[in-house]
Amino acid sequence: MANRDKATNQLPNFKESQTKPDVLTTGTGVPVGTKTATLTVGPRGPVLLQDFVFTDEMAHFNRERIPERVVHAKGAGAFGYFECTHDISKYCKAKPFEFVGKKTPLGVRFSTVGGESGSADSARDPRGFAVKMYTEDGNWDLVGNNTPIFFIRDPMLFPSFIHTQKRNPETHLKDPDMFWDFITLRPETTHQVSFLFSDRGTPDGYRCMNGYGSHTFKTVNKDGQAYYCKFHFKTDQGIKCLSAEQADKLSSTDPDYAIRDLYNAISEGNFPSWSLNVQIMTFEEAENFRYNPFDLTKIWPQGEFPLIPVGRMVLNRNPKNYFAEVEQIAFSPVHMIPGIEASPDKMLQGRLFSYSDTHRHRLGSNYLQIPVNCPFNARVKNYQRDGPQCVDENQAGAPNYFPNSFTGPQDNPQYLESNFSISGDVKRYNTADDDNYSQVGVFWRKVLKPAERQRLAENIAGHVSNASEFLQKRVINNFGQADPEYGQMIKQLLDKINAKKRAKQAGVPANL
Ligand code: HDE
Repeated sequence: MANRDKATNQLPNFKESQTKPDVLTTGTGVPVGTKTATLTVGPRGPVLLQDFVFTDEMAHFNRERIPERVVHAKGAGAFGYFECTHDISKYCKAKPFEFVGKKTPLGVRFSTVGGESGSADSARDPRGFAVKMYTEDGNWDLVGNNTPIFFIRDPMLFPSFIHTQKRNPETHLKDPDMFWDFITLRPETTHQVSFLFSDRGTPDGYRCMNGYGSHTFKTVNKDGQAYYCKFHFKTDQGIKCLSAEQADKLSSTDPDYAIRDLYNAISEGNFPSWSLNVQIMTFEEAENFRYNPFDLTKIWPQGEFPLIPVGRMVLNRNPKNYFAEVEQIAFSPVHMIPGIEASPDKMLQGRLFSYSDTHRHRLGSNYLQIPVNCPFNARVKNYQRDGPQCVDENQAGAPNYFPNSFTGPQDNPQYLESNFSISGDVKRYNTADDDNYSQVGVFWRKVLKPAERQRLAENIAGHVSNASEFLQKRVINNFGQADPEYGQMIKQLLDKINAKKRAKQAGVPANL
């Protein structure tokens, strides 16, 4: 139908692609006589246990749900390619950057973070920006966000932090006290919270936002020389954000706004794209840098570490089936390929464990056999066997032990990681008092325009006004340490909101 968008018109489009209906079958492929009546003794029942058409369907239905992602549960996915446009082989030997013009197939999943899988796309939240490149050296996942920084710098705090963004254990409601208590007790969150409550906290769909690998990674060239590196995907659509009012309205009128927008753009041939850039820091520069270059709450200034162009990512295919290709796509920062390695960033190190662990729980220990996760551009040859839901040929008759004398797969020193020396006392280091405010001050004074500062302060004041009074005071103090004007503006706005609330409680009309 001409007046409906592509997403709404999906079923009529499917119908057009079919010449006639397929024969309906059970899960075992047996043709079905009727799909509208159970097999019963007499017209009033009971139902016979031998009715496999019924029990097969019902038993499968009972198992339809898998656990949703504990964070990033709501999302949209798409497929396309990465094209290398600039030579960075002096920094990195990874396959996608092998030569200018090379194209590597990829899958992407965008997401919100805190809400459940039915929550609104326009919520104020960071956005996940996860990319899986299917390379000849296996799959490379860059599992980033639309922000170059994060709330915390030690992974020990992550589960607690996430609990404060989710529901209160008794009321099952979002809880402003939990939220602001944690934020103000851990001031390293100030930078990311400032980003979150700015306009960038409500991006206009998924196409008009940047993506960042966020962490410091290591790149290695073919001579084994290593560099520290950050990855930046810049949107070619231009950054667009929703106003707080637009975002609020959309959460009731079209909670699936961002999924719909991405699906429609791709099905109309309006393929979104992003330019990939890297920042490079030598080991020597890292050694002498004025702050910890592996601290995820801080950026690397682009004046000192300029963006180096690398290539372009294009999304040109919608998933054929959401569950198969998006709900089951399993990203993990530990999925790296030769030429890309981990840095010491503690947060990255924590994530290297967490993701594959969650996939084994959500999808099973053979999750890499699921087609969307299968490294189809490489060949998996190893000594892993069996396990639940093993659905490929399980490496047939090849030897299942190593070493062996029967031509089983061999390791090759060409693929060894780069050398890295490190020393230090084994200890639990407290990072709470590392510089938490300098870059927030720069963000406030130099990055934001006056109207943007005003909106940021308003968004924080509006949210924190629902928290306990002692937390409001801590918020004012905390943001004031980044810049006194920042704290002052939040205070003035909060005073106004609180005065209004008090007047309302006392029954004074709002216009007095
Ligand atoms: Fe995640 N995160 N995260 N995260 N994250 C997950 O993995 C985790 C962090 C990000 O579309 C989970 O498959 C830990 C930073 C994205 O499927 C889980 C820590 C960044 C996605 C998990 C972090 C991210 C996730 C939930 C701190 C940006 C969605 C389900 C140490 C740089 C990927 C899952 C998708 C998902 C753990 C912090 C991005 C639980 C432990 C920092 C985009 O494993």
